[in-house]
Amino acid sequence: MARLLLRGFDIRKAWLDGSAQAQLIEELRPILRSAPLFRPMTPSGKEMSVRMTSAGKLGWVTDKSGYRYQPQHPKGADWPAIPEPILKIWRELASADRDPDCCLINYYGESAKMGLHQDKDEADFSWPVLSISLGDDALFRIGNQTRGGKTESIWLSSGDVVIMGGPARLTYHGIDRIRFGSSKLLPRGGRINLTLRVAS
Ligand code: MD6
Ligand code: FE
Repeated sequence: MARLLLRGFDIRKAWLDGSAQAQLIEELRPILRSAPLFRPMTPSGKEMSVRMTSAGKLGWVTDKSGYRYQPQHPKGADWPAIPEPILKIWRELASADRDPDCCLINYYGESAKMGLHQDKDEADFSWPVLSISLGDDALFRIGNQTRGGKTESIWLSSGDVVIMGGPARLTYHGIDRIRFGSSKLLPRGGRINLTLRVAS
């Protein structure tokens, strides 16, 4: 359970043990059945390589109309509720005062990645964003408050939790690649990243 601070990102290595990770995967199964993963399209018309869905009052979507939070899955159903064991992690590490509106669920297959970005579609940046890594290792890159400049990278493993808040809240970050097959948590490999956000 080592704790690392990297450019203001609070990184809790191995915050979740193997059984807690397996429990989260079980909690996610019914969510993925009722709100199936989809491949989002950026406003510029590029398909993202990650597949995505959400739980909570609001989910994050992107299409030709832009990036936004909305109360329904693109196919029309309300998003399922955020499971209690996930809320518990938020209450312990992010805030006991307000629960997140959104649990964004990203699935990385073998060649998926996520370019450097800021999380800035939320209404109030005083709330942190909390991320939970499950499955294969991923190379996480952290940049600066503005685009460009030197970056630093760290491998995130299954069970790691990252809190991006305070001065780091609008820092650029992304995933360069995953090490496909490095974890046995997901029977078919790949990585799931959960990000919890207060959106509205
Ligand atoms: C990922 N994570 O780990 C991508 N965003 O797959 C993020 O984009 C992220 O780790 C906000 C806060 C923490 C994160
Ligand atoms: Fe992000």
